[in-house]
Amino acid sequence: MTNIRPTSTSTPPSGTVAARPSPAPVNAAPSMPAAPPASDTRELHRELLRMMLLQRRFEERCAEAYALGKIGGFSHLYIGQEATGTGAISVLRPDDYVITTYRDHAQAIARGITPRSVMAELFGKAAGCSHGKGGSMHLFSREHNFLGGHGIVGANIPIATGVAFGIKYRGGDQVCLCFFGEAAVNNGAFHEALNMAGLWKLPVIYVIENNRYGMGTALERASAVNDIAERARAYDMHRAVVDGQDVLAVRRVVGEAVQRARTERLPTLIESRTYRFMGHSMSDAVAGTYRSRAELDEQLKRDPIALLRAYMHERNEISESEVAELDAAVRAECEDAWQFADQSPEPELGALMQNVTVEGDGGPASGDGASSADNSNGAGGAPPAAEPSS
Ligand SMILES: Cc1ncc(C[n+]2csc(CCOP(=O)(O)OP(=O)(O)O)c2C)c(N)n1
Ligand SMILES: [Mg+2]
Repeated sequence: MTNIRPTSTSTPPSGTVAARPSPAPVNAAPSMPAAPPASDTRELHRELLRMMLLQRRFEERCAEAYALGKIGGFSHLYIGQEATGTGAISVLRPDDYVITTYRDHAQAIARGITPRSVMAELFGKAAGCSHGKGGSMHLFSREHNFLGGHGIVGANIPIATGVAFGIKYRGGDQVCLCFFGEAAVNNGAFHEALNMAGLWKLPVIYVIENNRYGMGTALERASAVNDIAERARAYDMHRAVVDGQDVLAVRRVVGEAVQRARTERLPTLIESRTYRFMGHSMSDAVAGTYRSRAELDEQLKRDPIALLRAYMHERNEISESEVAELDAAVRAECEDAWQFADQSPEPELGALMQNVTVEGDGGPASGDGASSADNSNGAGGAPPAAEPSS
């Protein structure tokens, strides 16, 4: 039976390296709490499996809805990468922050935004988490401290640094978890933002989801340095590489980084080595153009859901019939989300210009009374009074 622990030589080591030379070995013991009782572990594994299955079935329905024209604009699926978002988000507190890219459906669900709310957003409906005005790439929820969904490659990285600065400035102990792809690391914003986080020692965890391709361009064709986590050295930052198909390894490595950010206010750069099983977006081929079918088939053997399921089987934590029950339940949840989204009303025409800009000096935006709360920055509360600008 397949074991979830990396066995092949192509899988990366999972571990953290300190910013400055230190005696800490690469595979240092995790600073997670002591092992919970077996029953708790089983419950945790079941929940991680359920969550990844929910995301997978949800996105399969997204592909179907997109083909039927129910979802407009772009749509980028996360299928194959579920272990990274699920494992990382599972170690956060509700008052921590998450910020991500356009490949955001599954992570929004992992953060607790309901499938109904995400599907309604994808269908452009008023009940969506961004009131139908964001769509696939711009899922937001203030309630869940989920700060998007960003379409510009690298744009969310400086925002995460700013959120972490805000946390530290206010004396909080939250952390900011920031996801982006490996193609973003050659963008200037990455370097500026990481320099500031390293310099000011900010509570931020940058998770690079290295799925090997930026659209159709392989990492090796675009980057002078392929060992991406090494870039943390330039900013005196802790770094780690993790097997992104192993949800438990991701949990452990991100858990260490979260602990460090929360207690020591130090940033970490994590490279999660993963693979997307679908095309870059709904409009390109799954394989046969920039990557071969043989490569994809090889990667499909390390499906994160199958790996966790096999691991749980080995430990007698779940039976085939229980997996089937879980699957049926999440399929029903996705069907419910589809029906809800389909039957929900479109946004009112009058809502078009609401929450677009903040009018005046921090006063309520035009439109509904909830606007000022919706528009205030994600780090919580109003910022300090600004100097008058010229
Ligand atoms: C600044 C900028 N340049 C180019 C694009 C077009 N673009 C959209 S996605 C993408 C690839 C990004 O790849 P990666 O960061 O590895 O994330 P992945 O799609 O693999 O999750 C590009 C170049 C963009 N959105 N923003
Ligand atoms: Mg990529």
